[in-house]
Amino acid sequence: MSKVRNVFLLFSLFVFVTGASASTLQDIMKQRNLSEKDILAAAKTYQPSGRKDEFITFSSGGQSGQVIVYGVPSMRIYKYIGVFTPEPWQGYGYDNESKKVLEGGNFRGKKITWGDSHHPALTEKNGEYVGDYLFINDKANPRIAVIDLKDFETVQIVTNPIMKSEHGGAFVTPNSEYIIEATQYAAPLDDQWHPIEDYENSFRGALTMWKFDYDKGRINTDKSFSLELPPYMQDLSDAGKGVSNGWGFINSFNSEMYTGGIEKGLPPFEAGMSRNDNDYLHIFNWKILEKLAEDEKNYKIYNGHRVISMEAAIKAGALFLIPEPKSPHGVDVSPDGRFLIVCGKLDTHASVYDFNKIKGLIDKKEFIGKDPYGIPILDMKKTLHGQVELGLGPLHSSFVPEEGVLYTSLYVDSQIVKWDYKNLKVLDRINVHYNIGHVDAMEGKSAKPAGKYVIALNKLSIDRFNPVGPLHPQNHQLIDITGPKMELLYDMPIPLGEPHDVVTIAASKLKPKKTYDMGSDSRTGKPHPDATLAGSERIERNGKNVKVYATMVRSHINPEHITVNKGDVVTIVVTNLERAQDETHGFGVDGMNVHASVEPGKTASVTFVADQEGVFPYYCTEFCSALHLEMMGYLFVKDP
Ligand code: CUK
Ligand code: CUA
Repeated sequence: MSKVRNVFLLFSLFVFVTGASASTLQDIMKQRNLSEKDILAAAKTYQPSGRKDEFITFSSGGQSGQVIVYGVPSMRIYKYIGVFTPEPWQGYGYDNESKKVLEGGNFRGKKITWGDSHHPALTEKNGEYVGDYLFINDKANPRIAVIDLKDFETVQIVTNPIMKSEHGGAFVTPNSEYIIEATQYAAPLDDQWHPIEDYENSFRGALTMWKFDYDKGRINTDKSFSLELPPYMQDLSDAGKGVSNGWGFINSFNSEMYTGGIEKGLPPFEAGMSRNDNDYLHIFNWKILEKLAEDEKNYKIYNGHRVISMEAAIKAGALFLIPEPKSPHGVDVSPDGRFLIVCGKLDTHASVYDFNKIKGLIDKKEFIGKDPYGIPILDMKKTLHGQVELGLGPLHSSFVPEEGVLYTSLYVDSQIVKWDYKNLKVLDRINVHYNIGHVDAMEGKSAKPAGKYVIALNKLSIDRFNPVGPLHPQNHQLIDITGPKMELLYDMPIPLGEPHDVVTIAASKLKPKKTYDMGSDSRTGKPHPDATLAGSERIERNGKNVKVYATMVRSHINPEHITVNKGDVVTIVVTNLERAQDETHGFGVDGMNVHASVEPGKTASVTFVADQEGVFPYYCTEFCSALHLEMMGYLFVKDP
């Protein structure tokens, strides 16, 4: 409190010395019913015009299938990145180049235009964040997307060839070798029908190691592989680092292998899946799996993809289980890689596992038994560093620079707990509003966390904002963690899906482009084959296919007249000839459901069938100059 008072006194003194109306601040505080604490929170988050944020946060967009970008500490939203879902402003899903990216995420040939994005992850070097690429998973239609942080655009989506549902991803190995994805709901790995009675035999979990080609900035699907896992419901996962580099960890629930059936008079999944006291933490060594994937006796092929058998992994010493308290959720690896923090939704404790102890037992081959699939089980007690009672519904944790300090979310209690996972004691707690899922500190999952703030990702906002109907925005709360007590600074409504998780990076580590090299395809990062320079605008016809090579520059589109026959397939390629920063043009043709955002230097194209006779204006959709409205042309469709 004394710090609050000091700042306030200083502020008052400033007002007094500078001769400004001595009562202004106090008047405003009175009028708006603000406390000293409120003024301090405002001073810590407010950015004067032109001032930039210290951190950039990437938030999953949940059922919107997108990524939301905002700044910390201001909590100003900067961008929605279209990922699994079309995004009209940037023409994502409305121009040909981005349609190709979205089509990369077709599910067994079926076009998918929504996703449930959960866990964003950044590229890493030695476990520290590098602002080159962002990855995010889709829980609904198991996929991973790659976003290029040179322009914050989605450049690749890969569909998992064996999973029907996933959740444990995207998690990146310490030098961005692989992006890990683990199943959620077990299902047969082949694309065949199997009855529920076949659950133990035919249903499987899996983990996929997506190989990331850093130089190309793309996932190499041919070099990617998977490991078959038991039909427990795998959940969140994390990659080892430091002492545990080369290993990975996946939580699971339903060690019961319960298969449900309310219609048969059985208890529902909810009851059947939480009968046992323990579930299993899966421990795998991806460096061994990488070698196993090179020898065809270790894997089976599904949909052209190598899936290592559990048998081969067990034999090679690459797969182990440790009991964990029932129905766990988050597993988080400490910055040095030594401790694994597991939180269980139905247990009030957090369990701290010591990787050195785990490794010791594995090296000595000291197991307490095997699961029904022959996977060696380690003794939970012998691998635990300890357990701490935190409160109701612990879910996720995030690390800070201070030795042993951890922030953990409590869903049921609606709190964040600050505790010491080395000395096993609670240090502080704060109420959040309400029902928090993930909690994330700045660079909190890296080998070098930055601390300063944590963000509470609250599932419910209830009474925090002006009501906008029965569907409420979710609430991201910014909390100052620089003092001994956590202090709530800011509530930000998130009006775009249920954001599950965020990842934050120091803004100084991001180096986005200001403009594109002239004639670039932003989705491939290469020169666009149909880029058009001033003077070479033209219309070419090849049978029923008409291709228009157009340019845009303040304040005209060239050509201004395009004439085609009814039934022609028309492609219009537009190049923005501008070299000035922020001089974006947009291109839309009325009635054709196409749109492209053409940033300076970019080339993009739209294709449509001119299936109706008539005259259709096309125009620039971005208010780009005083003569923006004049930036237009006409498409004439004749019935020949
Ligand atoms: S999950 Cu949603 S609150 Cu998908 Cu990381 Cu835990
Ligand atoms: Cu270009 Cu408006």
